[in-house]
Amino acid sequence: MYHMAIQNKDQLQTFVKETIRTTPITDIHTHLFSEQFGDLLLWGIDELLTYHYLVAETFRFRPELSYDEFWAMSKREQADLVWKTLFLEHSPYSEACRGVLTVLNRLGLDVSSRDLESYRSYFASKSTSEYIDQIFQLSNVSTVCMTNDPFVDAERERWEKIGQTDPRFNAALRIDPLLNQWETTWVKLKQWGYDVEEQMTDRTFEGVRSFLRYWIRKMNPLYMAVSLTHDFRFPESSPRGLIIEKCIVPVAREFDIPFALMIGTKRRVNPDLREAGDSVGLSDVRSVENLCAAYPDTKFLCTMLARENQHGLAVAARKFRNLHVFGCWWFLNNPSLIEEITRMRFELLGLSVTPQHSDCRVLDQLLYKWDHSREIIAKVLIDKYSDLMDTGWRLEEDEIRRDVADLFGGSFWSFLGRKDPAKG
Ligand code: FIX
Ligand code: ZN
Repeated sequence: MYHMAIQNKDQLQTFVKETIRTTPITDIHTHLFSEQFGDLLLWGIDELLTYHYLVAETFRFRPELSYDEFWAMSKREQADLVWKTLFLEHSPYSEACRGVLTVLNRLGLDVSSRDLESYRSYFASKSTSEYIDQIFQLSNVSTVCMTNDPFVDAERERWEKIGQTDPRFNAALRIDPLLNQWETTWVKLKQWGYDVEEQMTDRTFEGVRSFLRYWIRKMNPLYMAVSLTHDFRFPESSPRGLIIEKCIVPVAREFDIPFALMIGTKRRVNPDLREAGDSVGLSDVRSVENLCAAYPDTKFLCTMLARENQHGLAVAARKFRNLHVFGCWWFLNNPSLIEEITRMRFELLGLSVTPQHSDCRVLDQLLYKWDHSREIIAKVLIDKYSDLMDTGWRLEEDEIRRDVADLFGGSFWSFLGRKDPAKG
């Protein structure tokens, strides 16, 4: 076989950038839905502008605006206010604002016109299915993983009717209420016919396991997932700790799927902001290590929200091969922090990490979240390869292609022990 070696640093730069641009991505955590889920899939300019990141930023410039007044507005009115406040009255360089402009630009719209109505007419001319195709193609994302919560009525009802799903949208079984609000969730399970009681008895555990099995068979999820507040500890004799031990872990093993933990929120520090009112707190990496050590046959995916936890988490992944670290979550999804965290992870974990997920709530965001992250991942990778070249190491083009494919989903699929469906 003929090998194409990289000859110099200029060639390295060009080749890495091109490979990063053209390698399709598996986006392992989003809040997107396929078309079959109807209005659960959000897209278009008004959704982009009312993204909760931008809502939080808008209130900072509107001390006179009451929360109730804002929430009483129609989506279009809210979008008008966000546009006026964050784009016209101030320069929109926060990451979330810049993201909207990247999206418009990538769609070929004239960002310099600042003409919100013309953007609206562009989106009004699109059908959902053609727009989904367009965004997947333009963002070069091959598959996304949804967040599928059977405790959300609208979603549960749709699952009961769905037949064949769109292969671009993988499922993830999200079970926050099971772990975080057992005191009310058990009543729902009981109503749905599961033989559970509030007490943590063997009967309850079997009921919860049946519930998980039912949804795993229906959704065929890539993993089960939960987001946990910063004060999560394991082991713990709470319903949360016991359900993990007696239900999640055995069922994860039974179906050979990972349990994904997203740890570090402080929920509703400002409840008036609704979805935008959550914050961040310092979490306990030791608890993740405890889980990995107690259940070496169970796979854990983990991301943490606090910047201060990133180093400890990467070190934990060096100790436990059943732990796969992913993404720069939420308040970490900013260029300066992505760069710092990605650099550190590459240094500690090489290629056995998934550096980013998008967390998109609006389909169009795939364009900006991935454009922005691709640029930073390329920069860090060029530096790392460049250091290798300085030692005299020779890099082949195919090896760079292989590495980038791993970072953009390959390592994740290997960890799962599954084949990337996009690769046939
Ligand atoms: O829990 C989660 O999956 C979080 O990502 C979201 O709830 C959060 O609101 C978000 O959109 C962060 O990016
Ligand atoms: Zn999320």
